[in-house]
Amino acid sequence: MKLLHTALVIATLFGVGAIGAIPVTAAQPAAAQPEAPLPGPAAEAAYEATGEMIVRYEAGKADEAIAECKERGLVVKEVHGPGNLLLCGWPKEVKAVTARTELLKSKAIVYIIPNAPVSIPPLQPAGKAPLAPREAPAAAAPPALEAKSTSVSGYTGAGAPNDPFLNKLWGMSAINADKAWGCAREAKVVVAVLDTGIDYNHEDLAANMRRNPYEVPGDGLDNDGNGVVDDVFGFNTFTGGGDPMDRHGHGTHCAGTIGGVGNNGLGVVGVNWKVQLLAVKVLNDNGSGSTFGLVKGIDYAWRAGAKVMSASLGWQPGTPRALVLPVREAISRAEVAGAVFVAAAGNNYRNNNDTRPVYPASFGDPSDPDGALGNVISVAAININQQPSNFTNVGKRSVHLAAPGGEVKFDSAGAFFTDETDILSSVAATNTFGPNFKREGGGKYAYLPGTSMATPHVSGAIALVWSRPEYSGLSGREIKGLVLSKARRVDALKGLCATEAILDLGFVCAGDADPPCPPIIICPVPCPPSCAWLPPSRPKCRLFRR
Ligand SMILES: [Ca+2]
Ligand SMILES: [Ca+2]
Ligand SMILES: [Ca+2]
Repeated sequence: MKLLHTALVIATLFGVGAIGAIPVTAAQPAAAQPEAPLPGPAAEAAYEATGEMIVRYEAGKADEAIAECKERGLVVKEVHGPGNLLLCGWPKEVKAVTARTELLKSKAIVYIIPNAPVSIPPLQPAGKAPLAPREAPAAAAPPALEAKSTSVSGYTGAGAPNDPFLNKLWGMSAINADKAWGCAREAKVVVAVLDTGIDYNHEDLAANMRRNPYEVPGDGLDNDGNGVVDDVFGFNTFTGGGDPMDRHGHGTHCAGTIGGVGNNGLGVVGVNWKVQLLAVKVLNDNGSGSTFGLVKGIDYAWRAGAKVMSASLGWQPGTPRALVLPVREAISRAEVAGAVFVAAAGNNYRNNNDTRPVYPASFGDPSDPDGALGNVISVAAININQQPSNFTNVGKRSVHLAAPGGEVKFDSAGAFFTDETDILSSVAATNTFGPNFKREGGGKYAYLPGTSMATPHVSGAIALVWSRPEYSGLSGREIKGLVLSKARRVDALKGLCATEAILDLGFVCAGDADPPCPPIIICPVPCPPSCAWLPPSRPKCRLFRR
């Protein structure tokens, strides 16, 4: 989700326009992008716009690379060991492109790129779309959208959660999360929200924040020796410190969809009633960040034990792959660590991500020059009528599935607004949402649209399924394959994404006909509670005692 007015602010503040000037045409397939990063005069503008460059050095040659950077007049601001990266700036008198050309002659240096800005995917609704306009409403027309159902229908009986806004969470119903809650409500894995941070004091999130057990809060010390002082709830890549407070609102909203506390009599309920949310602030309070910051955030997350990463962010379509290569490398390290990376397909109104990639989501494209990263899931959005949202990007090959994201709407005066057909979730105490955003619960909850909102539905689902005993042994690649294979095919998505399907958790409690039996557990007698979980509805699965 991205507010239209902030899109302009970000374009101005962070030089998105200058990055966009790098010559990439829609006709040029992603695979044909030159891998030698950004030669030519266009690069100059990109370096000047960002004021920073990322230098990737050969493993073990950090000192040599640092020395050479200094020799060329660069200022080494940060060293990021896990990625073999340096972040460099330069004084006015230094020509960045010239320094880069000289440095690339060094055997210690692999590549050099500008530190490109990344952001919440801006909403680009109908009327501005370059590709395949379908069902485009007139830009200023009031919404013709009528909700088929705004109630959660599948889980209203005994044991339904008591959260007051349950009946407004049409997205939970659309993915059959309410059916899954019949047997699965809790994710035991850590889910990292790579975003603007999380309001960890929010009434419906505080209990589901992951608490770093090895860090003593507020003592000014890095007790667990991970390089970050007092990182109890997560990491702030801008300060390098342990306070990931969200003052934008986007990250807190995504967090509530993954894991708003269930059955606490307050607000909403996430896909998981209970989960461990790790706040990784890679976007600032304007919703913008950079390649280097995102890399640091990803590496922090997997090192902190995150098994799912939710990334409702991205670069604009057609951004050269070479510009974001360090992010691919970081997601690859996360894959080795066993983590799944869920990313928004973007909101550029039917941009075809197969031909104009949106990174990092498009790193899951099988046509990537280095092959798809097996742990990346690219998420499109559907509206309340289970049709593709009027902003969502698509891609028959590179976008995997769709999840609830609402619809962009304008009132008769042409002003953007949100309503109950969008996604309701938690709001940070300090946020950037204007009066046109419909709210609930005295402002603590709000409705937002975007593939940003679709993404956390999938992240939450991966975490929930993975925590089931029968699936807990699966690898990241396998859990991704399982969830994609169980998605629900709909005609409306034909040709628009790889599965042509909507996320669906209906299989989770479907009984023993489908899912494999869990590993047989040999229990001592008397049987401890941990051995007694096997439901009577799974008679074919056996529990041994000894
Ligand atoms: Ca620490
Ligand atoms: Ca501490
Ligand atoms: Ca709640």
